[in-house]
Amino acid sequence: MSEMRNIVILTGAGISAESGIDTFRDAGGLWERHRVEDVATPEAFARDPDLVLRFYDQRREAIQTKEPNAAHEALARLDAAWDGDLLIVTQNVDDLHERAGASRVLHMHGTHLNAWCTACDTRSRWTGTLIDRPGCPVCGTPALRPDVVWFGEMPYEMDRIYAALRQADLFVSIGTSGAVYPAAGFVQDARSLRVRTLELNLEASMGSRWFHDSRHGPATQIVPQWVD
Ligand code: BJW
Repeated sequence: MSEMRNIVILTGAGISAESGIDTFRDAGGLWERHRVEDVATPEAFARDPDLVLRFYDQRREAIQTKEPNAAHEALARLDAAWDGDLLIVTQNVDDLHERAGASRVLHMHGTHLNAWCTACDTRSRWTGTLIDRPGCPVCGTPALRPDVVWFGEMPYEMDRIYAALRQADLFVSIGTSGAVYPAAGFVQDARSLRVRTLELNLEASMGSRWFHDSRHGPATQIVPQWVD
């Protein structure tokens, strides 16, 4: 990596799989047990808010019992040691990158640990449940929803992500299936910017053919190998 100065790292559910957090599209993943259109769209939330809030309350509670793994820890070491620009763009709503010690982290699909008040448009740290319709800590209105990005909603901080990609020498994608846009398109965006690209994933993903290099295996093995 000696000629590399600026790195953008995209992470997905696969990096947290070995911490015991379910992925979405693997066998046994969340989308086998729940229909996406029932739980991860604004229309689903409007139609059946209890179902959606219960789904997220359960996942929020589960995530808080999980710990970062060797892959999160390796990225945190890289973040601490790297002099150049580095941005960990995670699609994950868990906070395992931060709990491993990484600080340059951007949550493009939001975070479980925030509630978003649709009445006053503020975000508050929220570790409890939402199903009982608690009042917003800022305005008191019982209009809180999970601060996550559903299908059809705009992912967060896209301008910052594209700015980082334009400055990058290396784009690394870790533990993501490449099924969901715009994140799935970052590798092609990077290629068109002449950025070197590397995939680290359990197996070949939908986007594998776009990467210059790929390494396959469990994140807890291949991420520390790449970092150290
Ligand atoms: C391991 C491992 C181990 C396992 N080690 N690896 C048609 C074409 C193109 C685009 C669209 C289209 N129709 C609609 C769209 C847009 C849509 C989209 O992409 N749809 C696709 C299904 C086609 N996208 C959107 O709607 C996005 N917004 C948008 O585009 O806005 C534009 C807009 C413009 C104008 C107005 C308004 C909007 C928003 C997408 C939001 C995604 N939200 C979710 C839920 C977040 C909250 C929550 O957590 O519940 O985000 S869906 C879900 O998928 C979640 C994830 O972040 C995301 C990606 O999943 P990920 O991380 O890749 O997980 P998996 O399970 O798919 O893959 C895991 C991988 O890990 C696998 O490859 C395994 O092999 C690997 N793995 N174990 C290493 N141990």
